[in-house]
Amino acid sequence: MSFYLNISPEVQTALRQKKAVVALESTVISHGLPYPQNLELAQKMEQTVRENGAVPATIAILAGKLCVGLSEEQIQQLATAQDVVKVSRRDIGWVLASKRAGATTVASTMLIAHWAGIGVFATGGIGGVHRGTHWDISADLPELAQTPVTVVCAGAKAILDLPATMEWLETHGVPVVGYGTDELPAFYSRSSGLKLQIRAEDALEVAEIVRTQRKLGLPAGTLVTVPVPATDALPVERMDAIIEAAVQLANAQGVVGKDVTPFLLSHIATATAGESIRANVALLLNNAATAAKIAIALETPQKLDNPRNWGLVV
Ligand code: PSU
Ligand code: MN
Repeated sequence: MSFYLNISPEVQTALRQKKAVVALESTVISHGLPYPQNLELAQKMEQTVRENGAVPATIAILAGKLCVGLSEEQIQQLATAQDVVKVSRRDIGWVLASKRAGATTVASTMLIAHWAGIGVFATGGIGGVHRGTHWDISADLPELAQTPVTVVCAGAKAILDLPATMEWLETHGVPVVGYGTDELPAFYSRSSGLKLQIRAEDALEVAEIVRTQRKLGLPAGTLVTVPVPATDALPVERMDAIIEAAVQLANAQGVVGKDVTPFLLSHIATATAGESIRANVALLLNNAATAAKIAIALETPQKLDNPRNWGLVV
């Protein structure tokens, strides 16, 4: 696969020098947010990772290569071109072969990050089990079960069936860590009412969990869930009604497969007059900063010697 990998000089140097690197996805740029917020977001994500002391590596598939670390022009292309394919795990082969432009989801970004030797990845919300249609399960979930990358997110997207998503992750051995919270965050909202078993207070505690998972040789990634900043959170009851209406509309219009998520996100944006986009951007930047701290904690091991029974909410 090294034939297909195209790692930017900056990211290569950082990896060689064992500096902290944070992978970033590109589906949120091409299919998750409208232009020009998507372009601005992509640039701000990279800037936020840098401000927090790590090197950003935005990932996409371009001209037959798995690109890790993109140029300004490449990010611009992903933000504006109409023909960018949404690439999940199953699409990596054919998009490389056909030399199409591809924006990577959580699943494919995790896999390519792992191939490139990057262990930490910041995103908005992962895919999961869809509401009503329980057979629609995002490839993000099996990827978390088999690829040992730490994914920092604001919970699963609120458009999903969160209890079913949590059950799936439990069955397949994926630890879900609450970052300063006992509850699974619900993307646009800070809480979902779903209790988490694992809580970490800071980046050092997350790093200790991840390091232990790695030492054991466990195949799964670690899902770190960070609540959206309070100032940008949207009330859960209001969002629930809007999401339910969008899901009904998607079903009525026969939207299926990989089009479901972009369809719902754009309807929610319209229904909230853009407020959902503001929350989405705020949580993405917050996650980028948190991921940078975790990447740094992983590269500079420090012993945790506090007596607190950390990591366990019993
Ligand atoms: N979260 C967002 N916007 C997005 C996504 C997540 O706020 O666009 C993307 C991610 O790339 C995620 C994908 O991996 O949606 C999941 O799509 P699906 O359910 O089709 O697997
Ligand atoms: Mn799906």
